[in-house]
Amino acid sequence: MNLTPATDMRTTLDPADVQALTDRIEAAQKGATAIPKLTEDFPGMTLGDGYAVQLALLERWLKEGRRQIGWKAGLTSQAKMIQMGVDVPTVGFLLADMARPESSVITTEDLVHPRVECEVAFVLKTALGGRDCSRADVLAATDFVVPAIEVIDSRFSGFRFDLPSVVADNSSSARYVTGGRALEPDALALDTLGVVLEKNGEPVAMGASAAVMGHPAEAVALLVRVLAELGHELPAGSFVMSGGITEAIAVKPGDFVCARFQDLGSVAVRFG
Ligand code: OOG
Ligand code: MG
Repeated sequence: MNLTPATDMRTTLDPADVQALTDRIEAAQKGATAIPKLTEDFPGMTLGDGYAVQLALLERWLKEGRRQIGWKAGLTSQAKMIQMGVDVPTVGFLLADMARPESSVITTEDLVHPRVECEVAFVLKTALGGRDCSRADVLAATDFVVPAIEVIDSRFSGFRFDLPSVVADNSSSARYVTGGRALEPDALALDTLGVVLEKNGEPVAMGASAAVMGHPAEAVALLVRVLAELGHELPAGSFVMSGGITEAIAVKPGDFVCARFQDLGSVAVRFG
């Protein structure tokens, strides 16, 4: 497992290829269609190239008037890395229109093959940035934490990808739901929070928040360091998801999912 910030942000694609790959990802996301991994056509793609596509997609959508609410870290637990066969954490952007209300029905028609994850989300009261951001910096900047379900949806066939491809696909971001209750970070033991993910009333995955890099704030610090490499930082008010604690669970229409977090309450959602 490689939990150090990915520093190889070298880019090899020319701007026209970045735009062509951004078109491809945008079409797959908007049309909910599965596409081959980008590395099939561009085998030399690097992590930096993946981020170049992701940031081009973000820029395009912000120009269209979509609003960014924050970022997410992904592949921050061993369960997720083993499930996906990728051993480097990634980041992705979160837009306000990807949020869905707790207890609502999330339609699957506009998704390829959704999966759910349980995550601890952070909301910042002060800005965070820099290549040396630490767990302590994250905790000092955190207003409150809330429990969240992330609905991920890889746009790659069979939900199989490699690092540059998944990064270009915005780290499989699709939807997210918050619920339960918000607590200040020092009001709970953030590293030993138990979580049980239930599908249709049955426990299907369980774990403890320490599975995320020993402490979820460590994953947020890593995200800040990766963003620093990309020339970004987190403004005050940012919403940040720290990564799935357990492996992700596939969902289909009719499924009811509830993530029960120790101390933070539960988040439930239905799929239609
Ligand atoms: C990549 C996104 C991972 C997480 O919480 O680990 C992620 C994927 O597994 O498709 O969001
Ligand atoms: Mg996630």
